[in-house]
Order: sequence, then structure tokens, then C-alpha cells
Amino acid sequence: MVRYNPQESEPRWRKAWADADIFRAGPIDASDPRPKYYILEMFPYPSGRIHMGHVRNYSLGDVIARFKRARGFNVLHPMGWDAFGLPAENAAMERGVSPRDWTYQNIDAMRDELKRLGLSIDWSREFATCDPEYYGQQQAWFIDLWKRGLVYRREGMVNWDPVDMTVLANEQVIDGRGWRSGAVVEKRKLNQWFLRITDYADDLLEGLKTLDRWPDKVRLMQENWIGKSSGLKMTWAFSGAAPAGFEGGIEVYTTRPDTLFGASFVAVSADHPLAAALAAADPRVDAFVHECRRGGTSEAEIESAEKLGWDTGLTVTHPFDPNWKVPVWIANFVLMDYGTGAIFGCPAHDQRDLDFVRKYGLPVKPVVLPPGADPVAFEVGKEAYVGPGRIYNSGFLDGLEIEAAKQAAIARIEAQGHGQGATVYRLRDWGIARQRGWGCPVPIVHCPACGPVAVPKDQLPVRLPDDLDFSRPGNALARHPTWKHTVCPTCGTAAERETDTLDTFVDSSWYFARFTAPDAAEPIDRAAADYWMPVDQYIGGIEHAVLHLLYARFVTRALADEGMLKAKEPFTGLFTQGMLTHETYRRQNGDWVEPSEIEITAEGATRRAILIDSGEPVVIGDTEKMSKSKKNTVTPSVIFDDYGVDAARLFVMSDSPPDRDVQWTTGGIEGAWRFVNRVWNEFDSQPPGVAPADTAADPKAHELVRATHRLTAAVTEAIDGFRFNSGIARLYEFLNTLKTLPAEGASPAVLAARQEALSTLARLIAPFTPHLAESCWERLGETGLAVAAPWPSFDPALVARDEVVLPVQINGKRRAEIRAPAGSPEAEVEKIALADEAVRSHLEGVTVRKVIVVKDRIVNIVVG
Ligand code: ANZ
Ligand code: ZN
Repeated sequence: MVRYNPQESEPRWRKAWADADIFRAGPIDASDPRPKYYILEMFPYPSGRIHMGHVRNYSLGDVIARFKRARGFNVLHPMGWDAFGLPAENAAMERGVSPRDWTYQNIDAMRDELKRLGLSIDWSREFATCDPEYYGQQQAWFIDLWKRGLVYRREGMVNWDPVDMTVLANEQVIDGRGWRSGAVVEKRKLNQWFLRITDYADDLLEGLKTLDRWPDKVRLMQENWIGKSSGLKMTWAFSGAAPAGFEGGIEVYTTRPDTLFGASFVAVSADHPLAAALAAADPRVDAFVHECRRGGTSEAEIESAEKLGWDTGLTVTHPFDPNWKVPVWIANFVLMDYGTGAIFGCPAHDQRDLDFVRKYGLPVKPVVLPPGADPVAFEVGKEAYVGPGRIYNSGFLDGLEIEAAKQAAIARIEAQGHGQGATVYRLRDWGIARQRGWGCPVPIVHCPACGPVAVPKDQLPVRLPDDLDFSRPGNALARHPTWKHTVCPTCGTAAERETDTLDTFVDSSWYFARFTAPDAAEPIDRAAADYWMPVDQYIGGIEHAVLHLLYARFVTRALADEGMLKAKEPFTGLFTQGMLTHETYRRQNGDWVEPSEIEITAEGATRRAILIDSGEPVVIGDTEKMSKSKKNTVTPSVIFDDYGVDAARLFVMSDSPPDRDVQWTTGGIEGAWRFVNRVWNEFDSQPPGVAPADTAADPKAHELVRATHRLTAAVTEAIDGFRFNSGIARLYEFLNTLKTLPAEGASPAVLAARQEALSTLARLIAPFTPHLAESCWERLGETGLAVAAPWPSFDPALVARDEVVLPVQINGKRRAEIRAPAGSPEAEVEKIALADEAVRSHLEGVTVRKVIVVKDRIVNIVVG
């Protein structure tokens, strides 16, 4: 066996591709007959090094890109960097480097590594979101949306670290504490910038129905996130004197008006104006409201926090019974920015309400009777009853099913003038401002005379200064000595720049449109975007199912409504790839150790490992997602050095379907490396200059030709259907077939069939192992596979298996004839026979006792 040498060939082919500039997307040219295809993987954060997850993600996209190019599409496959964000600030704080230098150095290192992967990327379109040319265009459309009312400012809650005196992002709050200071985080009100995504709630929901090439799971997650619900907004009037300013009563939102007779309290959020009014008058209420502000702002944190309530002493009147007074509480589990910020509580049928009243001793009155339950005996204990049933204990609603009772209750409240049926979304407006220095500055100036004023477009970009001080926590932009001082663009008075920067999710919400014309003088070049958009296939992690993918859909719509592009949906196809996993290893003292530090000393049931250095036994743990903290990672560059890039690409795609996790093992990468060498050997052993010959006459040659066509069909379908692993499995099988027909001593017909097989094989492996494919292609005497070779086609007649005709005898008499693929298993032939029209007519009214199939010959049916 000759050994394939990836260290020699891989760099050579990458250079050849770069010299020929073949991965540059074609210009937009109406006379170009090729259809366009836009393939994009989620762009990386420039953390410094690529990891195996990147190898898999970008290899998957590259398979599609190379496949589509070979099939005659004009392919756009760009790459860039999601380059703003916290890690750069943290590196700056810890190491005293500038976030800009740190980021661009990382980009340089990672670009080299990605290039080494042999990805067919149009590098001419590369940009980073921290390039002023990019974020300046972002500022331009931000101003457009602001003028249209889609950007606005209001008070919003932020996480405040009282020790570091800084606003924290949600991911910097760990178990309710600041990640650096360890201090208990508080919720604080701050003027915040918002994007009015809620204006698009219904459109975003409706649009999901058109995304039939998205995983159902992701669509469902977005649907839940948007959280459309319908119910009733109704006002409860105060029974006694109303507090000043609240004469109109308290408006609550409910999705369960059918349970109104089960109400035991009304509660407002601690951030509700009523709570604020009461707190202003009573320091004890004020203290309680502050107590509620402890802990993070995320919904999960609020849900899991202990229930806290404050009895205001006020009461409201039940809408269906003027004599029924309901107490009013302030409660920490009521969110201010959902519905109306106030609820009525029905503990029998809502778990949060039940937990609350069990703590504070309020009554529990069931009003929904489960099917078959006894109305006298039925009780609610620790668990609220949320199932179906009939309404009881409820006056005019008694006997109705839940849905009918909801309608009846809404009708009555509407007739009384107490409220109105309403649709409410869980989706909240998107808070886009961050009090951080390493981000896109909000292009607004605050003028004491004019208020907030947009920076004129000819003054964009509003650049970040080069000399920000990141040595301390907090907003480096706000404390810069001079940057914020400017004059009002409208009236010329001394004014201050906004010092907030934009959430990095804004940066990633439109980069795919910018790739269509990355140097355009406007944010988006309309002609380029209308040609390339939407992205035909987007690939990335499921962790982005909601935020990034929803924001991108929203911003695309907002920009489309601005006339910047036609597409409303940015990604028609979405694929979420699985993760890379690896066994974990620990020393006796519990420290994690890297796979490269250990040696497996026994396999099988008594599998054992030791530390290479000291011989200390190592505990082999579970297979888990590769992570730095558990040290169960492998370094791509080390693998590339040892096995070549192609073997690594092949392995991460061969072992499981692309949407599943793949376990990295030494055995696996070695298997891929063996495959690479076996392929190479088949090409190496084929003599040069094989002449075409009549293969049809030679049964062996003919069978190889047919196997080649079958392989082409199978691999084509596998790539189209994102089943790369099964395509690769067919390639492995095919090598076994080839091995049974070696070049040495072969007839001219078999040699000719081999030549066709190898020519096909080189092109079929190209999307997976592109360097090897070029070497093989070259070995066949051809030039430039990626440059010019079209995807192989197949003849359906050769793919189809032969059919045989089988006579069918019933009790020994020939009654019919059926057709079946040659070599079909007996059970299949039996099925075909029993389904046959003519056979069935003879079986009417009789019982089939036995069916005997003689493979490829005859079917005998015994009846009685
Ligand atoms: C009375 C009731 C009775 C409720 C019952 C539920 C069950 P979904 O379905 O998630 O939209 N709610 C309304 N606004 C709230 C807020 N700002 N903070 C916390 N909870 C709030 O939830 C709607 C239900 O959540 C509403 O219906 C309300 O409680 C509560 F047996 O009203 B319900
Ligand atoms: Zn002004």
C-alpha cells in the first residue's frame, strides 16, 4: 500500500484554488443562466482558535457549497466575524491589551485555521462587525428605524451590580450574583433603547408557517417565544375609596375568565404604578418593593424565586357579585411587562397562585370539576387542577365546558363595560442597548434643547475612540474624558453623545444581507440583496433557535419595509447541526485531564487508562459535549498535522447524521485516515491511459458500471437530503466493490469500467475530502476538479435493479404473472403477489393456507 501524503498535497491544492479564485461568487449578471444558491453558516465569534465544533459546522456548509457549485449553481458562500462583545473586554481587563488588537489578532489566527480547512469560501467578502465600515452602516439603518418609530427609549429594568457599580448583561449574572464581584444583583430602572419587535409579533408568527425547510422544533420554540394568547383585559373597581390616581380601578389580564368565580385575590407587580404610589406613602411598602427587586431580570429567575406578597389592605369588588370584596396584594411573581402587570389569582387552577395562597393563608375555591369527579368531595391539595372539566360553584357559568365558559364570561364583562376580549403576546420589545465600551455606538446625541437627535448620516460612522480604558469594570465609553462631548447637529449647542452601545445580536441580525454587497455605500445594495437573498441554506447551532434567529427575521422585515430589500424571511432553509462529544478523564484527585495526556491500556469491559507521564490510573468518565472546563477537547491543528484536513472533515461527517451529536474517538479518525489511503491506492494502482472499451459485453465490467451509477444516485440523494453520513457509508461500500476488481490483471473492459468508476468517485468525494479528490483527479490525468468538473450524472436505467417475471400458481394452476426486482426477499414477493389484481380475483371467498416463494422463479399459493 502506498501512503497518501496530505502534508504535501493539501497546501498545494489550497494554493491552486486561491490562485484560480474559483470560490468568488459570480457577479449579478442577467445573462448568467445559472440559478443562485446562497449557503451560510453562522459566523464565528473570534475567540482565538477554532475548535472541532467549527470544523464540523463549516465542513457541513462546505459540502453543500461544493456540491451546488458542481451542479451548476452560482454559489455565494461568505465568511465574517461576529466581533463585538464581552470576551474582548474581559481579555482587555485581565491582560491590559486593547479589545480591538485582541479581536483582530484572533481573527487573523482563526482565518488561517479556517483557510487550512480548505473551505470553498469567497474571502473577498469578509468583514468583521467591529469594522467601522460595517457598524457605520448599522448606525445608518438604526437612524432610519428610529425615524420610523421602531426604535424608542423608555425606562427598562437592568441587572445592576452594586459592588462593581455597573450594569451586567444577563449572561454575567450567575445564580443571582455578579460574575466578578459575587454581589447579589439588583434590578434597576434605567433609560433603555428598544426595538419595537412586538409590532411584528403576528407577522413573525404567521411567517413561521412558510418555513417548511426549518426544523419543526425551532419553529415551535419561536412560536412559544412569541407566545400569542387570547383572553380578557378587565378592570376591578375599588370597593372603598380608591387611592389617588387609581379611581378607574385595576386592570388585569387573564386567559382564564372561566375561573372568575374562583378568584381569591388581585395582585399587582412590584413595579406597577399602584405599588409605586403605595411605596411613596409607606416605607414598609417601599422596603417590600425593594426586596422584590433582588435577583436577576430573566423570566427563569423570576419563576423560580420564592413567592413574596404584601397585603395592601385595599379591596376590589368582584364583577359578578357586588357584595364580594377581593383583597389587593403586591406580588413578586407578577411581571410588569406582560399583559397589564396585574392579575386576579385563582389558586385552585393555577400553581403559582396556589403556592402564593398556601403561604399567605388565602382561600382556595375550585370552580372546574374534573370529568367524573364528585362535586362535593373534590378538593385541591398541593397541586392546582389545570385539566379539562365543567364549571361549578360559579353562578351563571355552572355546567359549561371551559371554552364555552370563557366566552360567556367575556360576553358578560363586555356587556357590563368592565373589559374586553384581548390578544396578548409574551414577546417583549427588544432591549438593544448595553452599557459597554466594545460595541457599536448608538448614533444619537442628547441635546439639552432638542432632546435626542440622530447623528446626520454624512457624519457616520460614529467611531469608537482608540484609547478606551478597559482596566476597570463598567462602561469604558461613558467614562472616556472627551469622546461624548460634541455639539447638537440641529441647533449647535453643546451636547453629549449617547454612550450606550448596541447588543451584539443587532450586529448579527443583518450581516447575511450585507454579505451580498459588503462594500456598498448603503447598508444594503438593493439589487445584490434581491438577487442573493434569502439565504437558501443556513447552518448553525440549536442554541440560536430563538434569539438570533428571531431577531434576524424581525430586522429583515423591518429593513424590507424600509425598502432596502425584498425578502422578508432571511433564511428559507435552516439546519441545526449536532455537537461534538468526547469521553472525559479525571485524575484520582478529581482534576480533569486532556485526552492527549492519557493512554488507554485495556479495551472492552475492563477498559482502563493511565496518565502517560506518571502511569497514574485515570478515571474514565461519561462522554460529554467537548468543553474547555472538562478538558475533553481535541485540537484541530494537531489532528490536521497527524491525519490531514480531509480525514478530519470526513470523520466529523461520517459517524452520525449531521443533526446528531458525533463522538470523537481515536478509532474514528483512524478509520477515516484508512479510508483516505484506500481511496488513494485505488487511483494509484490504475494504469495511465486506459482506453474506453465496450463494458456492456463483459458481465463484471457491466456490474461495476451499474454499481457506479447506483453510487452516484445514492450520494446525490444523500447530500440533497442532508444525510451526509449515509452518503459516506455508500462510498465506503463502493471501495469494497472496487477492491474485488483490481486493476492488476483486469480485462480491458474491466479497466475501462474502473476508469469510469474512479472518475466518478473523485467527483463524489470532492465535497467531503476536496484535497484528496483533486489528487485523485490529477492521477487520472485530469486537471482542476473544483475549477471545472461537473457533478457526475447517472442513468436511471442502470440504477434500477433488473426486474424478473414470476408466474403465480394457485393450487397448482397458473393464474397470473407478477414483476418484482431481481433478488427481492420472499416476504416482499409474497406481498406483491397478494396485492395483484388477477391474483386477488382468484382468492375471493377462499382462505389462503400457504404461500411458497421460490426466489426469482415462481410463487405458489395454496388455498382451501
Ligand atoms: C386568572 C387565572 C386563573 C389565570 C387560572 C391562569 C389560571 P399565559 O397563558 O402564559 O399567557 N398573568 C397575567 N399577566 C401576568 C403577569 N404580568 N405576570 C404574571 N402572571 C400573569 O398566562 C396568562 C395567565 O398568567 C393569566 O391568566 C394570569 O393568570 C397570569 F386558573 O388569570 B390567569
Ligand atoms: Zn439641539
